[in-house]
Amino acid sequence: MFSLSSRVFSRCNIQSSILCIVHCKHCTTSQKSRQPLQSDNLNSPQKNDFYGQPTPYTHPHLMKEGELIPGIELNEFKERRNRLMHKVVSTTHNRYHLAVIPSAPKIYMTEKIPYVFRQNSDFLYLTGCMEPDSVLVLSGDSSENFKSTIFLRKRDPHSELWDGPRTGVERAPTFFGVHQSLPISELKLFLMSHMKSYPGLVLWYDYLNAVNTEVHSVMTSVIDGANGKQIWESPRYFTHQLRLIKSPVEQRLMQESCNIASTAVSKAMAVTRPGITEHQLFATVDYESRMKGAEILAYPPVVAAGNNATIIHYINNTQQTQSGDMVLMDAGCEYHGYVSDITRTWPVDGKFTDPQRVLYEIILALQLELIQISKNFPSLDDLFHFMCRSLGYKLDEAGVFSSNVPKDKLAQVAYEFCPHHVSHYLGMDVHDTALIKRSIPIKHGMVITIEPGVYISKNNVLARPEFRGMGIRIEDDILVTDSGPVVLSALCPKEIDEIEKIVSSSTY
Ligand SMILES: [Mn+2]
Repeated sequence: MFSLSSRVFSRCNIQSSILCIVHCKHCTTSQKSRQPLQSDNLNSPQKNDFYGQPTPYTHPHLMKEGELIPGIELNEFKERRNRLMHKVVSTTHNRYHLAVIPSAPKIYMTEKIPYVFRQNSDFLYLTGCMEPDSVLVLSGDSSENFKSTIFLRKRDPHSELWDGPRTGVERAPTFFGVHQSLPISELKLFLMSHMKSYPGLVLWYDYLNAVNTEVHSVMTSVIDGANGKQIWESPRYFTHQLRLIKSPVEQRLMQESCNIASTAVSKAMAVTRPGITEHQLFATVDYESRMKGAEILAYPPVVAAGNNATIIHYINNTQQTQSGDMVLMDAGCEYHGYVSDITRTWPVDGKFTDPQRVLYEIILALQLELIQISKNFPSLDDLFHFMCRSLGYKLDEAGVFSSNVPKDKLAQVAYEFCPHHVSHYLGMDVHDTALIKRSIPIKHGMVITIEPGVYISKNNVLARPEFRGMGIRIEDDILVTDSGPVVLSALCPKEIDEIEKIVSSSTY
Protein backbone atom coordinates (compact mmCIF):
# COMPACT_ATOMS: atom_id res chain seq x y z
CA MET A 1 0.00 0.00 0.00
CA PHE A 2 1.42 3.31 -0.97
CA SER A 3 0.58 6.96 -0.32
CA LEU A 4 0.88 9.76 -2.81
CA SER A 5 3.40 12.26 -1.59
CA SER A 6 2.74 15.98 -1.57
CA ARG A 7 5.64 16.40 -3.94
CA VAL A 8 3.81 14.31 -6.50
CA PHE A 9 0.72 16.46 -6.04
CA SER A 10 2.55 19.69 -6.52
CA ARG A 11 3.99 18.61 -9.84
CA CYS A 12 0.61 17.78 -11.32
CA ASN A 13 -2.27 19.86 -12.47
CA ILE A 14 -4.99 18.32 -10.32
CA GLN A 15 -7.77 20.07 -12.19
CA SER A 16 -6.86 18.63 -15.54
CA SER A 17 -7.46 14.97 -14.94
CA ILE A 18 -7.90 12.49 -12.16
CA LEU A 19 -6.01 9.84 -13.99
CA CYS A 20 -3.02 11.93 -14.82
CA ILE A 21 -2.45 12.14 -11.09
CA VAL A 22 -2.92 8.44 -10.59
CA HIS A 23 -0.58 7.72 -13.46
CA CYS A 24 1.55 10.62 -12.43
CA LYS A 25 4.83 9.19 -13.70
CA HIS A 26 3.41 9.58 -17.20
CA CYS A 27 1.79 12.89 -16.47
CA THR A 28 3.01 14.70 -19.52
CA THR A 29 2.03 11.99 -21.96
CA SER A 30 -1.29 10.90 -20.54
CA GLN A 31 -2.74 14.26 -19.64
CA LYS A 32 -4.25 14.88 -23.05
CA SER A 33 -5.57 11.41 -23.68
CA ARG A 34 -7.10 10.69 -20.28
CA GLN A 35 -9.64 13.22 -19.17
CA PRO A 36 -12.50 11.20 -17.71
CA LEU A 37 -14.37 14.11 -16.15
CA GLN A 38 -14.49 16.15 -19.31
CA SER A 39 -15.07 13.30 -21.72
CA ASP A 40 -17.88 11.58 -19.82
CA ASN A 41 -20.27 10.10 -22.28
CA LEU A 42 -23.78 9.67 -20.96
CA ASN A 43 -24.53 6.83 -23.32
CA SER A 44 -22.51 3.63 -23.29
CA PRO A 45 -18.90 3.41 -22.10
CA GLN A 46 -16.33 4.54 -24.60
CA LYS A 47 -12.67 3.88 -24.97
CA ASN A 48 -11.37 6.65 -22.77
CA ASP A 49 -14.13 6.56 -20.17
CA PHE A 50 -13.18 5.13 -16.81
CA TYR A 51 -15.94 3.66 -14.67
CA GLY A 52 -15.99 2.25 -11.14
CA GLN A 53 -15.27 -1.18 -12.62
CA PRO A 54 -13.82 -2.77 -15.75
CA THR A 55 -15.59 -2.20 -19.07
CA PRO A 56 -15.01 -3.92 -22.43
CA TYR A 57 -13.08 -0.82 -23.50
CA THR A 58 -10.78 -0.42 -20.53
CA HIS A 59 -10.34 -4.18 -19.99
CA PRO A 60 -10.68 -5.90 -23.38
CA HIS A 61 -8.62 -8.83 -22.07
CA LEU A 62 -11.37 -9.56 -19.51
CA MET A 63 -14.65 -8.83 -21.24
CA LYS A 64 -16.50 -8.49 -24.52
CA GLU A 65 -18.78 -5.77 -25.79
CA GLY A 66 -22.26 -6.01 -24.27
CA GLU A 67 -21.01 -7.51 -21.02
CA LEU A 68 -21.51 -5.63 -17.78
CA ILE A 69 -19.26 -7.90 -15.79
CA PRO A 70 -16.91 -10.38 -17.44
CA GLY A 71 -18.97 -13.15 -19.02
CA ILE A 72 -22.41 -11.69 -18.23
CA GLU A 73 -24.38 -9.29 -20.42
CA LEU A 74 -26.39 -6.35 -19.15
CA ASN A 75 -29.70 -7.96 -20.14
CA GLU A 76 -29.20 -10.86 -17.76
CA PHE A 77 -29.10 -8.43 -14.82
CA LYS A 78 -32.35 -6.77 -15.98
CA GLU A 79 -33.93 -10.18 -16.25
CA ARG A 80 -32.81 -11.10 -12.70
CA ARG A 81 -34.37 -7.90 -11.29
CA ASN A 82 -37.58 -8.66 -13.16
CA ARG A 83 -37.74 -12.15 -11.77
CA LEU A 84 -37.08 -10.93 -8.23
CA MET A 85 -39.84 -8.31 -8.50
CA HIS A 86 -42.19 -10.91 -9.91
CA LYS A 87 -41.67 -13.01 -6.78
CA VAL A 88 -41.95 -9.97 -4.49
CA VAL A 89 -45.19 -8.55 -5.90
CA SER A 90 -46.80 -11.97 -6.22
CA THR A 91 -46.83 -12.21 -2.40
CA THR A 92 -49.45 -9.43 -2.15
CA HIS A 93 -50.87 -8.14 -5.40
CA ASN A 94 -52.74 -5.13 -4.12
CA ARG A 95 -49.84 -3.52 -2.25
CA TYR A 96 -46.95 -1.31 -3.27
CA HIS A 97 -43.57 -3.01 -2.77
CA LEU A 98 -40.15 -1.55 -2.16
CA ALA A 99 -37.10 -3.84 -2.08
CA VAL A 100 -33.82 -2.51 -0.72
CA ILE A 101 -30.62 -4.45 -1.44
CA PRO A 102 -27.40 -2.86 -0.12
CA SER A 103 -23.89 -3.37 -1.46
CA ALA A 104 -21.03 -4.31 0.82
CA PRO A 105 -19.22 -1.44 2.52
CA LYS A 106 -15.51 -0.82 2.30
CA ILE A 107 -13.95 -2.44 5.37
CA TYR A 108 -10.69 -1.36 6.95
CA MET A 109 -7.98 -3.66 8.25
CA THR A 110 -6.33 -0.85 10.16
CA GLU A 111 -6.15 2.94 9.95
CA LYS A 112 -6.86 3.89 6.30
CA ILE A 113 -5.78 0.46 5.07
CA PRO A 114 -8.70 -1.34 3.43
CA TYR A 115 -9.25 -5.05 3.11
CA VAL A 116 -9.60 -6.31 -0.44
CA PHE A 117 -13.16 -5.32 -1.34
CA ARG A 118 -15.66 -8.08 -1.90
CA GLN A 119 -19.11 -7.17 -3.15
CA ASN A 120 -22.23 -8.47 -1.45
CA SER A 121 -23.24 -11.38 -3.70
CA ASP A 122 -26.99 -10.61 -3.73
CA PHE A 123 -26.28 -7.02 -4.78
CA LEU A 124 -23.75 -8.07 -7.43
CA TYR A 125 -26.17 -10.69 -8.76
CA LEU A 126 -28.91 -8.10 -9.23
CA THR A 127 -26.88 -5.13 -10.45
CA GLY A 128 -23.45 -6.15 -11.76
CA CYS A 129 -22.21 -3.15 -9.80
CA MET A 130 -18.84 -3.62 -8.12
CA GLU A 131 -18.77 -0.38 -6.10
CA PRO A 132 -19.02 -0.19 -2.32
CA ASP A 133 -21.59 1.94 -0.48
CA SER A 134 -24.30 1.54 -3.09
CA VAL A 135 -27.90 0.40 -2.81
CA LEU A 136 -30.40 -1.08 -5.26
CA VAL A 137 -34.04 -0.16 -4.70
CA LEU A 138 -36.74 -1.93 -6.69
CA SER A 139 -40.26 -0.57 -6.43
CA GLY A 140 -43.69 -1.14 -7.89
CA ASP A 141 -47.04 -2.83 -7.45
CA SER A 142 -46.68 -5.27 -10.29
CA SER A 143 -43.66 -6.84 -11.92
CA GLU A 144 -44.65 -5.25 -15.22
CA ASN A 145 -44.31 -1.66 -14.09
CA PHE A 146 -41.57 -1.89 -11.49
CA LYS A 147 -38.85 0.70 -11.28
CA SER A 148 -35.17 0.18 -10.48
CA THR A 149 -33.11 2.85 -8.76
CA ILE A 150 -29.44 2.54 -7.98
CA PHE A 151 -27.94 4.74 -5.28
CA LEU A 152 -24.24 5.38 -5.72
CA ARG A 153 -21.44 7.51 -4.37
CA LYS A 154 -21.26 10.76 -6.27
CA ARG A 155 -18.22 11.41 -8.41
CA ASP A 156 -15.59 13.25 -6.46
CA PRO A 157 -12.21 14.18 -7.91
CA HIS A 158 -10.43 14.05 -4.57
CA SER A 159 -11.70 10.59 -3.59
CA GLU A 160 -11.22 9.28 -7.10
CA LEU A 161 -7.64 10.49 -6.96
CA TRP A 162 -7.05 8.09 -4.08
CA ASP A 163 -9.37 5.19 -4.82
CA GLY A 164 -9.84 5.25 -8.57
CA PRO A 165 -12.72 6.22 -10.83
CA ARG A 166 -16.38 5.99 -9.79
CA THR A 167 -19.24 5.40 -12.18
CA GLY A 168 -21.31 8.19 -10.64
CA VAL A 169 -25.04 8.83 -10.83
CA GLU A 170 -25.09 10.52 -14.26
CA ARG A 171 -23.74 7.53 -16.17
CA ALA A 172 -25.30 4.80 -14.02
CA PRO A 173 -28.74 4.39 -15.65
CA THR A 174 -27.27 3.47 -19.03
CA PHE A 175 -24.32 1.62 -17.61
CA PHE A 176 -26.30 -0.61 -15.25
CA GLY A 177 -29.54 -0.63 -17.26
CA VAL A 178 -31.60 0.79 -14.38
CA HIS A 179 -34.42 3.35 -14.57
CA GLN A 180 -32.68 5.99 -12.51
CA SER A 181 -29.71 6.70 -10.27
CA LEU A 182 -29.42 8.96 -7.24
CA PRO A 183 -26.63 9.85 -4.82
CA ILE A 184 -26.45 7.52 -1.82
CA SER A 185 -26.91 10.58 0.40
CA GLU A 186 -30.51 10.80 -0.87
CA LEU A 187 -31.50 7.25 0.08
CA LYS A 188 -33.29 8.22 3.28
CA LEU A 189 -35.28 11.01 1.65
CA PHE A 190 -36.29 8.70 -1.20
CA LEU A 191 -37.49 5.97 1.14
CA MET A 192 -39.31 8.40 3.44
CA SER A 193 -41.20 9.94 0.56
CA HIS A 194 -42.26 6.51 -0.70
CA MET A 195 -43.38 5.52 2.79
CA LYS A 196 -45.52 8.64 2.88
CA SER A 197 -46.97 8.20 -0.61
CA TYR A 198 -47.82 4.53 -0.16
CA PRO A 199 -49.16 3.98 3.37
CA GLY A 200 -49.69 0.22 2.89
CA LEU A 201 -46.25 -0.28 1.41
CA VAL A 202 -44.40 -3.57 1.94
CA LEU A 203 -40.73 -2.93 2.61
CA TRP A 204 -38.38 -5.73 1.57
CA TYR A 205 -35.15 -5.37 3.47
CA ASP A 206 -33.13 -7.99 5.32
CA TYR A 207 -33.24 -6.25 8.67
CA LEU A 208 -31.78 -9.17 10.61
CA ASN A 209 -28.66 -9.58 8.48
CA ALA A 210 -27.31 -6.09 7.97
CA VAL A 211 -24.58 -6.15 5.34
CA ASN A 212 -23.89 -2.41 5.41
CA THR A 213 -23.90 -0.52 8.72
CA GLU A 214 -24.61 2.89 7.21
CA VAL A 215 -27.48 1.67 5.07
CA HIS A 216 -28.77 -0.25 8.06
CA SER A 217 -28.92 2.88 10.20
CA VAL A 218 -30.89 4.62 7.42
CA MET A 219 -33.25 1.64 7.26
CA THR A 220 -33.64 1.59 11.04
CA SER A 221 -34.66 5.23 11.12
CA VAL A 222 -37.02 4.78 8.17
CA ILE A 223 -38.67 1.75 9.80
CA ASP A 224 -38.84 3.48 13.20
CA GLY A 225 -40.33 6.57 11.53
CA ALA A 226 -43.12 4.46 10.07
CA ASN A 227 -44.43 3.66 13.57
CA GLY A 228 -44.99 0.04 12.74
CA LYS A 229 -47.44 0.87 9.96
CA GLN A 230 -45.38 -0.81 7.27
CA ILE A 231 -44.73 -4.49 6.84
CA TRP A 232 -41.13 -5.47 6.30
CA GLU A 233 -39.85 -8.73 4.94
CA SER A 234 -36.48 -10.05 3.83
CA PRO A 235 -35.98 -10.35 0.06
CA ARG A 236 -33.02 -12.67 0.55
CA TYR A 237 -34.88 -15.93 0.31
CA PHE A 238 -36.23 -14.96 -3.12
CA THR A 239 -32.79 -13.83 -4.30
CA HIS A 240 -31.33 -17.12 -3.12
CA GLN A 241 -34.02 -19.04 -4.99
CA LEU A 242 -32.94 -17.24 -8.16
CA ARG A 243 -29.23 -17.70 -7.49
CA LEU A 244 -29.70 -21.40 -6.77
CA ILE A 245 -30.29 -22.19 -10.46
CA LYS A 246 -27.31 -21.19 -12.58
CA SER A 247 -27.96 -19.74 -16.03
CA PRO A 248 -25.92 -21.04 -18.99
CA VAL A 249 -23.42 -18.17 -18.70
CA GLU A 250 -23.10 -18.70 -14.96
CA GLN A 251 -22.46 -22.39 -15.63
CA ARG A 252 -19.63 -21.42 -17.97
CA LEU A 253 -18.09 -19.15 -15.34
CA MET A 254 -18.38 -21.93 -12.74
CA GLN A 255 -16.69 -24.35 -15.14
CA GLU A 256 -13.82 -21.94 -15.69
CA SER A 257 -13.47 -21.28 -11.95
CA CYS A 258 -13.26 -25.05 -11.41
CA ASN A 259 -10.79 -25.51 -14.27
CA ILE A 260 -8.48 -22.91 -12.76
CA ALA A 261 -8.66 -24.35 -9.24
CA SER A 262 -8.24 -27.92 -10.55
CA THR A 263 -5.06 -26.97 -12.34
CA ALA A 264 -3.78 -25.01 -9.35
CA VAL A 265 -4.37 -27.90 -6.93
CA SER A 266 -2.68 -30.30 -9.39
CA LYS A 267 0.30 -27.98 -9.46
CA ALA A 268 0.45 -28.04 -5.65
CA MET A 269 0.56 -31.85 -5.88
CA ALA A 270 3.39 -31.66 -8.42
CA VAL A 271 5.60 -29.43 -6.26
CA THR A 272 5.08 -31.54 -3.11
CA ARG A 273 8.06 -33.30 -1.55
CA PRO A 274 8.90 -34.06 2.09
CA GLY A 275 9.91 -30.88 3.88
CA ILE A 276 7.76 -28.48 1.86
CA THR A 277 5.65 -26.37 4.19
CA GLU A 278 1.87 -26.08 4.23
CA HIS A 279 2.43 -22.39 3.65
CA GLN A 280 4.41 -23.01 0.46
CA LEU A 281 1.65 -25.26 -0.86
CA PHE A 282 -0.85 -22.49 -0.04
CA ALA A 283 1.36 -20.04 -1.95
CA THR A 284 1.47 -22.41 -4.93
CA VAL A 285 -2.31 -22.77 -5.20
CA ASP A 286 -2.76 -19.01 -4.76
CA TYR A 287 -0.13 -18.17 -7.38
CA GLU A 288 -1.37 -20.69 -9.91
CA SER A 289 -4.98 -19.57 -9.51
CA ARG A 290 -4.15 -15.92 -10.08
CA MET A 291 -1.82 -16.70 -12.98
CA LYS A 292 -4.70 -18.53 -14.68
CA GLY A 293 -7.05 -15.56 -14.28
CA ALA A 294 -8.76 -15.97 -10.89
CA GLU A 295 -9.02 -12.72 -8.93
CA ILE A 296 -8.51 -14.26 -5.50
CA LEU A 297 -8.82 -17.52 -3.61
CA ALA A 298 -12.42 -18.19 -2.64
CA TYR A 299 -11.60 -18.75 1.05
CA PRO A 300 -8.57 -19.29 3.28
CA PRO A 301 -7.47 -22.72 2.06
CA VAL A 302 -6.96 -25.68 4.33
CA VAL A 303 -3.46 -27.04 3.75
CA ALA A 304 -3.05 -29.69 6.40
CA ALA A 305 -0.24 -32.21 6.72
CA GLY A 306 -0.36 -35.35 8.86
CA ASN A 307 -2.55 -35.09 11.92
CA ASN A 308 -3.51 -31.47 11.07
CA ALA A 309 -5.80 -32.91 8.42
CA THR A 310 -8.06 -34.20 11.20
CA ILE A 311 -8.87 -30.57 12.14
CA ILE A 312 -11.68 -29.76 9.71
CA HIS A 313 -11.15 -25.99 9.54
CA TYR A 314 -7.36 -25.98 9.91
CA ILE A 315 -6.19 -22.78 8.18
CA ASN A 316 -3.02 -21.93 10.12
CA ASN A 317 -0.97 -23.65 7.42
CA THR A 318 2.24 -23.20 9.39
CA GLN A 319 3.58 -26.75 9.56
CA GLN A 320 6.34 -28.43 7.59
CA THR A 321 5.46 -31.72 5.90
CA GLN A 322 7.33 -34.87 6.77
CA SER A 323 8.00 -38.06 4.91
CA GLY A 324 5.08 -40.43 5.53
CA ASP A 325 2.50 -37.62 5.83
CA MET A 326 -0.46 -37.05 3.62
CA VAL A 327 -1.47 -33.49 2.76
CA LEU A 328 -5.12 -32.49 2.65
CA MET A 329 -5.72 -29.36 0.58
CA ASP A 330 -9.15 -27.71 0.43
CA ALA A 331 -8.88 -24.74 -1.92
CA GLY A 332 -10.88 -22.91 -4.53
CA CYS A 333 -10.73 -19.67 -6.39
CA GLU A 334 -13.04 -16.86 -7.38
CA TYR A 335 -13.33 -16.14 -11.07
CA HIS A 336 -15.44 -13.14 -12.10
CA GLY A 337 -17.64 -13.59 -9.03
CA TYR A 338 -18.03 -17.39 -9.20
CA VAL A 339 -16.22 -19.77 -6.89
CA SER A 340 -14.81 -23.27 -6.94
CA ASP A 341 -14.26 -25.49 -3.90
CA ILE A 342 -12.02 -28.54 -4.31
CA THR A 343 -10.38 -30.92 -1.84
CA ARG A 344 -7.69 -33.45 -2.60
CA THR A 345 -5.49 -35.54 -0.32
CA TRP A 346 -2.12 -36.92 -1.39
CA PRO A 347 0.97 -38.56 0.10
CA VAL A 348 3.98 -36.28 0.49
CA ASP A 349 6.32 -39.06 -0.69
CA GLY A 350 4.27 -39.75 -3.82
CA LYS A 351 3.29 -43.21 -2.56
CA PHE A 352 0.37 -44.07 -0.26
CA THR A 353 1.24 -46.35 2.67
CA ASP A 354 -1.01 -49.40 3.07
CA PRO A 355 -3.26 -47.90 5.78
CA GLN A 356 -3.45 -44.59 3.87
CA ARG A 357 -4.43 -46.48 0.74
CA VAL A 358 -7.14 -48.42 2.60
CA LEU A 359 -8.76 -45.22 3.86
CA TYR A 360 -8.26 -43.34 0.59
CA GLU A 361 -9.89 -46.13 -1.44
CA ILE A 362 -12.90 -46.07 0.90
CA ILE A 363 -13.42 -42.33 0.49
CA LEU A 364 -12.84 -42.41 -3.27
CA ALA A 365 -15.30 -45.28 -3.78
CA LEU A 366 -17.83 -43.48 -1.60
CA GLN A 367 -17.40 -40.21 -3.46
CA LEU A 368 -17.88 -41.93 -6.84
CA GLU A 369 -21.03 -43.63 -5.50
CA LEU A 370 -22.40 -40.31 -4.29
CA ILE A 371 -21.82 -38.72 -7.71
CA GLN A 372 -23.67 -41.64 -9.30
CA ILE A 373 -26.55 -41.27 -6.86
CA SER A 374 -26.84 -37.56 -7.67
CA LYS A 375 -28.24 -38.69 -11.06
CA ASN A 376 -31.48 -39.49 -9.29
CA PHE A 377 -31.97 -35.90 -8.02
CA PRO A 378 -31.78 -36.63 -4.28
CA SER A 379 -31.59 -33.85 -1.70
CA LEU A 380 -28.23 -32.91 -0.20
CA ASP A 381 -29.47 -34.37 3.08
CA ASP A 382 -30.22 -37.67 1.28
CA LEU A 383 -26.60 -37.70 0.11
CA PHE A 384 -25.44 -37.06 3.66
CA HIS A 385 -27.46 -39.93 5.11
CA PHE A 386 -26.17 -42.22 2.39
CA MET A 387 -22.60 -41.18 3.21
CA CYS A 388 -22.98 -41.97 6.92
CA ARG A 389 -24.45 -45.41 6.27
CA SER A 390 -21.98 -46.32 3.57
CA LEU A 391 -18.94 -44.93 5.39
CA GLY A 392 -19.78 -46.88 8.56
CA TYR A 393 -20.20 -50.07 6.55
CA LYS A 394 -16.99 -49.57 4.56
CA LEU A 395 -14.84 -48.71 7.61
CA ASP A 396 -16.18 -51.77 9.39
CA GLU A 397 -15.54 -54.01 6.40
CA ALA A 398 -11.94 -52.76 6.12
CA GLY A 399 -11.28 -53.47 9.79
CA VAL A 400 -10.63 -49.84 10.74
CA PHE A 401 -12.56 -49.94 14.04
CA SER A 402 -10.62 -51.05 17.11
CA SER A 403 -13.62 -52.87 18.56
CA ASN A 404 -16.77 -54.47 17.27
CA VAL A 405 -19.48 -51.96 16.25
CA PRO A 406 -23.06 -53.30 16.04
CA LYS A 407 -24.49 -53.02 12.50
CA ASP A 408 -27.27 -50.67 13.59
CA LYS A 409 -24.72 -48.27 15.11
CA LEU A 410 -22.45 -48.01 12.05
CA ALA A 411 -23.99 -44.81 10.61
CA GLN A 412 -23.80 -43.13 14.01
CA VAL A 413 -20.14 -44.09 14.51
CA ALA A 414 -19.37 -42.98 10.94
CA TYR A 415 -20.60 -39.51 11.85
CA GLU A 416 -17.86 -39.36 14.49
CA PHE A 417 -15.35 -40.11 11.74
CA CYS A 418 -16.84 -37.50 9.38
CA PRO A 419 -18.59 -34.83 11.43
CA HIS A 420 -19.47 -32.53 8.52
CA HIS A 421 -22.18 -32.54 5.87
CA VAL A 422 -21.30 -34.10 2.54
CA SER A 423 -22.61 -31.32 0.33
CA HIS A 424 -23.50 -27.65 -0.01
CA TYR A 425 -24.66 -25.41 -2.82
CA LEU A 426 -21.94 -23.55 -4.68
CA GLY A 427 -22.06 -20.39 -6.78
CA MET A 428 -21.12 -16.80 -6.07
CA ASP A 429 -20.49 -17.78 -2.45
CA VAL A 430 -18.76 -20.89 -1.19
CA HIS A 431 -21.65 -21.89 1.01
CA ASP A 432 -24.02 -20.50 -1.58
CA THR A 433 -27.68 -19.60 -1.15
CA ALA A 434 -27.57 -20.37 2.55
CA LEU A 435 -31.32 -19.82 2.98
CA ILE A 436 -32.17 -22.74 0.71
CA LYS A 437 -32.77 -25.90 2.71
CA ARG A 438 -30.65 -28.96 2.00
CA SER A 439 -33.73 -31.14 2.16
CA ILE A 440 -35.09 -30.17 -1.28
CA PRO A 441 -34.40 -32.38 -4.33
CA ILE A 442 -31.54 -31.12 -6.47
CA LYS A 443 -32.39 -30.07 -10.01
CA HIS A 444 -31.00 -28.99 -13.37
CA GLY A 445 -28.81 -25.90 -13.09
CA MET A 446 -27.76 -26.27 -9.46
CA VAL A 447 -24.09 -26.62 -8.58
CA ILE A 448 -23.31 -28.68 -5.50
CA THR A 449 -20.21 -30.07 -3.83
CA ILE A 450 -19.77 -33.75 -3.04
CA GLU A 451 -17.18 -34.12 -0.31
CA PRO A 452 -17.06 -37.22 1.85
CA GLY A 453 -14.18 -37.48 4.28
CA VAL A 454 -12.73 -39.45 7.16
CA TYR A 455 -10.80 -37.92 10.06
CA ILE A 456 -9.03 -40.09 12.61
CA SER A 457 -6.96 -38.03 15.01
CA LYS A 458 -3.89 -39.54 16.63
CA ASN A 459 -5.84 -39.86 19.90
CA ASN A 460 -8.87 -41.60 18.43
CA VAL A 461 -9.05 -44.95 20.20
CA LEU A 462 -12.12 -45.99 18.20
CA ALA A 463 -9.75 -46.77 15.30
CA ARG A 464 -6.88 -49.22 15.16
CA PRO A 465 -3.50 -47.53 15.76
CA GLU A 466 -2.25 -47.77 12.17
CA PHE A 467 -5.17 -45.60 10.96
CA ARG A 468 -4.68 -42.80 13.49
CA GLY A 469 -3.33 -39.35 12.62
CA MET A 470 -4.92 -39.24 9.16
CA GLY A 471 -7.52 -37.05 7.55
CA ILE A 472 -8.82 -37.60 4.01
CA ARG A 473 -11.43 -35.70 2.02
CA ILE A 474 -12.18 -35.75 -1.69
CA GLU A 475 -14.37 -32.90 -2.89
CA ASP A 476 -15.63 -32.16 -6.37
CA ASP A 477 -17.99 -29.54 -7.73
CA ILE A 478 -20.94 -30.97 -9.61
CA LEU A 479 -23.28 -29.29 -12.05
CA VAL A 480 -26.65 -31.03 -11.87
CA THR A 481 -28.23 -31.48 -15.31
CA ASP A 482 -31.17 -33.42 -16.67
CA SER A 483 -28.72 -35.57 -18.59
CA GLY A 484 -26.64 -36.42 -15.53
CA PRO A 485 -24.07 -34.87 -13.21
CA VAL A 486 -21.18 -32.92 -14.74
CA VAL A 487 -18.04 -32.96 -12.61
CA LEU A 488 -16.80 -29.39 -13.08
CA SER A 489 -13.57 -30.14 -11.20
CA ALA A 490 -12.75 -33.22 -13.29
CA LEU A 491 -9.37 -31.81 -14.32
CA CYS A 492 -8.08 -32.36 -10.79
CA PRO A 493 -6.73 -35.92 -10.40
CA LYS A 494 -8.16 -38.14 -7.67
CA GLU A 495 -7.43 -41.73 -8.72
CA ILE A 496 -4.56 -43.26 -6.73
CA ASP A 497 -2.29 -43.99 -9.70
CA GLU A 498 -2.80 -40.49 -11.16
CA ILE A 499 -2.00 -38.87 -7.82
CA GLU A 500 1.08 -41.01 -7.21
CA LYS A 501 2.33 -40.19 -10.69
CA ILE A 502 1.92 -36.44 -10.41
CA VAL A 503 3.38 -36.18 -6.88
CA SER A 504 6.35 -38.41 -7.78
CA SER A 505 7.15 -36.27 -10.79
CA SER A 506 7.88 -33.50 -8.28
CA THR A 507 10.19 -30.92 -9.80
CA TYR A 508 10.15 -28.28 -7.06
MN1 LIG B 1 -16.89 -27.44 0.33
